Amino acid sequence: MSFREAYKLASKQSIRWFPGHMGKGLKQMQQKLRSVDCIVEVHDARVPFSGRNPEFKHTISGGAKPHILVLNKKDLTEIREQRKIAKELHEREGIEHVVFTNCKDQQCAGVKRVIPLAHKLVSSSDRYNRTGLQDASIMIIGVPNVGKSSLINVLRNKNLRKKSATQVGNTAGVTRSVMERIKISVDPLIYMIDTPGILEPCVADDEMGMKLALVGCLPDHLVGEELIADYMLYWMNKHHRFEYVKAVGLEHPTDNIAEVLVSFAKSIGVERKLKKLDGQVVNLPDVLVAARKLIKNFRNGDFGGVNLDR
Ligand SMILES: Nc1nc2c(ncn2[C@@H]2O[C@H](COP(=O)(O)OP(=O)(O)O)[C@@H](O)[C@H]2O)c(=O)[nH]1
Ligand SMILES: [Mg+2]
Repeated sequence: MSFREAYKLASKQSIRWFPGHMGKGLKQMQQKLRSVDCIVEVHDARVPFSGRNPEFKHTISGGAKPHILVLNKKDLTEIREQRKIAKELHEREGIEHVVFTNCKDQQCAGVKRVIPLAHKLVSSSDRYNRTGLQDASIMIIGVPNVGKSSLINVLRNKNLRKKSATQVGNTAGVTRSVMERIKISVDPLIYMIDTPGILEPCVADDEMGMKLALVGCLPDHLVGEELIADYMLYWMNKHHRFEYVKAVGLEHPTDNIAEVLVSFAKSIGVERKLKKLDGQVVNLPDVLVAARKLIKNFRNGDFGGVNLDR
């Protein structure tokens, strides 16, 4: 059985992707970034090399400001590739500090590393050498849906558990309303900017756009669920990952998305009514609902961990 070797969009499917240059969001954010001591950039570990803003990479690669790249959702990846990915990010893009996290796991070793690492980097940065470190503030940034809010929550919860209730009650509310920042560590004193900075994903080509769509960094409706499902099928087949076959009620792999969606719609029993010209109503498999469910299953890790940039 042979499968597609490359993914090409038909011209009629052409999608208006986010451009690869600096968006308005980043310009506004750069203002804010000046006042923080450490940038924690969160990205989806399933696309370690796709979607990050090249202008932003340039801004931080000067090394002026401590930067940590958190590759989140590691539970949805092929764990054994972590070391290789970190090495490649260092060599290709000069990123020194990569941490893999699973924000759904309170005990995640990566999550536990973030604050101590941020503190270490800030302590040894220029600012500390000049003025002496009183406190440090961290800003969490990244493209949509990569887990920025989840990271903030898991870091905050960890810290709240450690501190006494009065300490939290005394300061948290005030700090937040006045400074829009949250105390997440007392010793060392570290704040986090409350609202995470949202970047537009950068799409260099159609395939990168499809990868970002598949992991959910782009709005589904922008690309279309059936097309996203088709990209998933292409990727799974190309890498001989056939976990989807049984799940959609097929006997054998296929590269035909219509076949997959019809089979899946039948096996989960989703139909839509179609009124024919003669007035007769027929039930058809609802392939759109099936596509949505298929993507959801993939994103949930039901077909195994992936690195779409492999
Ligand atoms: N499997 C998994 N899901 C995660 C993880 N972190 C976040 N999510 C999920 O990813 C989705 C987006 O998370 P959210 O924190 O809202 O992302 P944000 O848009 O960057 O703030 C939510 O459904 C989260 O439950 C993770 O480490 N593993
Ligand atoms: Mg959020």
